[in-house]
Amino acid sequence: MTLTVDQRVNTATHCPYCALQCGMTVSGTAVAPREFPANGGGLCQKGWTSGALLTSPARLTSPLIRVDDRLVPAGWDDALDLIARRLTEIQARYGKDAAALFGGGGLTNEKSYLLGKFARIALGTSQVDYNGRFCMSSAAAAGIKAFGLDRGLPFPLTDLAGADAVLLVGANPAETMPPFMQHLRPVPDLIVVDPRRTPTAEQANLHLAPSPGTDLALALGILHAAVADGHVDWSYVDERTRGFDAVWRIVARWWPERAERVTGVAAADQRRAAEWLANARNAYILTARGTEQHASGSDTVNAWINLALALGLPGRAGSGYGCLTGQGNGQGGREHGQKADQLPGYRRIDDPAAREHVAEVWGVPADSLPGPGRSAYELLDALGTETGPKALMVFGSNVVVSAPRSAHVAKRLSSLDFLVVSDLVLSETAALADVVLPITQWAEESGTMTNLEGRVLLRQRAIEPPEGVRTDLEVLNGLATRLGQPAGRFPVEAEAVFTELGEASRGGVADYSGITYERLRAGEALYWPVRGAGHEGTPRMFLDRFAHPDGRARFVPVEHRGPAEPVDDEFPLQLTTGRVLQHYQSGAQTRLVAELTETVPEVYVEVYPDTAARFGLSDGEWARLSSRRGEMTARVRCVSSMRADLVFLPFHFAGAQRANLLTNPALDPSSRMPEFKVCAVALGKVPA
Ligand SMILES: Nc1nc2c(c(=O)[nH]1)N[C@H]1C(S)=C(S)[C@@H](COP(=O)(O)OP(=O)(O)OC[C@H]3O[C@@H](n4cnc5c(=O)[nH]c(N)nc54)[C@H](O)[C@@H]3O)O[C@H]1N2
Ligand SMILES: Nc1nc2c(c(=O)[nH]1)N[C@H]1C(S)=C(S)[C@@H](COP(=O)(O)OP(=O)(O)OC[C@H]3O[C@@H](n4cnc5c(=O)[nH]c(N)nc54)[C@H](O)[C@@H]3O)O[C@H]1N2
Ligand code: SF4
Ligand SMILES: [Mo]
Repeated sequence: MTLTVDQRVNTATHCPYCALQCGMTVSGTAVAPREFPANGGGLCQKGWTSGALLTSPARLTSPLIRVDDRLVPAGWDDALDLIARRLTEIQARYGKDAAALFGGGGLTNEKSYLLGKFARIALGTSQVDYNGRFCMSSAAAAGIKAFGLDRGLPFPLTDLAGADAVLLVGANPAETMPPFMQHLRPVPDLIVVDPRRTPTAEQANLHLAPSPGTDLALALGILHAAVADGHVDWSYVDERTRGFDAVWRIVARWWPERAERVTGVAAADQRRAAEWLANARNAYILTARGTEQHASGSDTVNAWINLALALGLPGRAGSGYGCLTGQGNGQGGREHGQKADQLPGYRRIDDPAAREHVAEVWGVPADSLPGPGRSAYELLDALGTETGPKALMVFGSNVVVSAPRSAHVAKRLSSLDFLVVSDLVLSETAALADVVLPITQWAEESGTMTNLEGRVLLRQRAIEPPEGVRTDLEVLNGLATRLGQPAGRFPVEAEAVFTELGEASRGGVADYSGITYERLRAGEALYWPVRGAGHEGTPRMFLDRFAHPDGRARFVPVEHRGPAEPVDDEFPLQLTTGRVLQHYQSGAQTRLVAELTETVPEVYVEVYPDTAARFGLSDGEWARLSSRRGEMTARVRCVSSMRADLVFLPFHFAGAQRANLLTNPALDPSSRMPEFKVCAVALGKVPA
């Protein structure tokens, strides 16, 4: 495959992977780091090697259509005609909601926006959701309850360097966002809460290692210590918050010794954590997936926010609470309407004023917009059932690997009448599809991303795409026109989509109306909301007031519940899952990069040496793991710092190496987030 480089050599852009959105330049297929505040000129190994996929032989360059159970190359017109015809037939037979869409937090703002619009007006379906439900939805739900608004970090990352103490909960940025660690380097007191001694925990002055799924009890214990030891900022609590008393009624019963019995974290360490945070002039509490991906994830985040509020951190310059969003556009992807209950601008789909506003921008009657649909796992679980969708289109997610209880999800996908996947490679999900659409990659198209700070960034096209691929925007346009929509309603130029998105978001929570490509090209640092042309944006939120109507933050009373699935004789160990530096998510992309697979070629399970021995296993041997959902195999890696009752699997591998064959789809009641971070498993030898 030959690539023609555009006139612009060394185009400034951002990494295709995570939410740090490190600044880089692209020249041909070579990438190089670029000075940018979030990454300070650094890149991790995934960023460095991201150019490899542009010319990978595994790249899809032609649509594929299933014929006699095989995927065979086809022309674009044939593929799009077929999709439009099948969707129309299925909807005519079973109703509008028989067609569903599944999006992703890696998609640009423009794609996320157009996908939500396509669902609501080209298909008229309520059945649209996305993988962000598996990611930060618990933190989002908690943030909305506490602050009235959810922006992952309501302050620029570079503020962290001025802190005296940072409490990092369930986050392993040394592997998940390596250049992020530079912001913590000047911080004297780093406290890390993680059941594993991760490379991040290695850098902490205090490492608290709770049993997985007990963070809520730990947060209650630390808050109890803060109150009992006189660390509460009472004037802040009086002036800027509501609801402390109801929280105290619960916390009063969680003295640190009791929390120690539940979590395994020494009471003295809980008191030390409270003291370090309280004595700091400036301090932050930051959460990530370890504490959030639980059936009690949103309550757990509220428990950490309660602690932050008692210490007077949120909405004070130089201090705060934040969630470290994960996917490239994990922030923007949750704002523009690919979520089941949402319209653009972070508006609610059940809010009559929001519906009026967005319908007017779209040129359709408000009552034609469908109501909220199913959340991600519930949608996947319903596929092909009597009342569930019969057709699904997937953009930017590889659910066969990344969804919980993945064998069941694959079965549901196979039971569909029609599955379409738009991807750059033949992911495990694409391999099940009836039609696969080959799309452009980040460097071959333009679009905006909103990084973990809420800063909107422009990723400009740097190189020409190979023959045969199209952008997701072109796909949506091609389908919408075939479904009878006027062509102008689904623009193919990213900038035109962005302008419309700005209008749709105007006056909403995530207001982008003042952002233009021109301002972004000029390098302006624009953090939403940017309310109209002259507005400078909002790097720091909540300094004067929180987003609830009375301007005050809320303490939210939450009770400890513990893991949804306790261990027993049959499944005696706890499993937690997460990430390793070299691989990204379902691994669809990074498993194709030689340099990364050479370092980490296959799945491994981290086990405490005595535990491995107890089950007859030794280091380097393949083991069988099983849970109530299924079984898989992984190579044993004995790790002496592991808890004896816990094993860990990265979830980036496919087939029988999928961690998600084991995971528990118990859902958080508010966020509908599955419990990826703890379930009960058995460990043993692979049967001969
Ligand atoms: N290399 C790499 N980087 C990535 C990604 C990737 O796939 N690979 N994905 C990106 C995305 S989408 C995301 S969401 C982020 C995720 O970034 P992180 O949240 O940092 O990553 P995880 O490894 O999922 O989870 C973090 C830690 O949670 C711990 N943990 C498990 N159970 C518990 C618990 O009960 N309590 C606490 N406190 N901790 C627990 C795990 O041991 C793990 O070390 O990373 C982003 N960056
Ligand atoms: N056990 C366990 N499971 C987990 C997690 C965990 O910690 N443990 N974490 C969860 C989290 S936080 C997340 S975010 C999910 C992520 O899991 P997935 O949603 O599966 O994420 P990716 O692997 O990034 O999938 C993106 C797919 O879209 C393709 N793609 C990339 N860019 C584009 C684009 O612009 N357009 C289109 N059409 N396709 C594109 C990629 O090639 C890839 O196949 O996994 C979740 N699953
Ligand atoms: S930290 Fe994230 S954004 Fe930066 S280079 Fe690595 S994957 Fe890319
Ligand atoms: Mo994520």
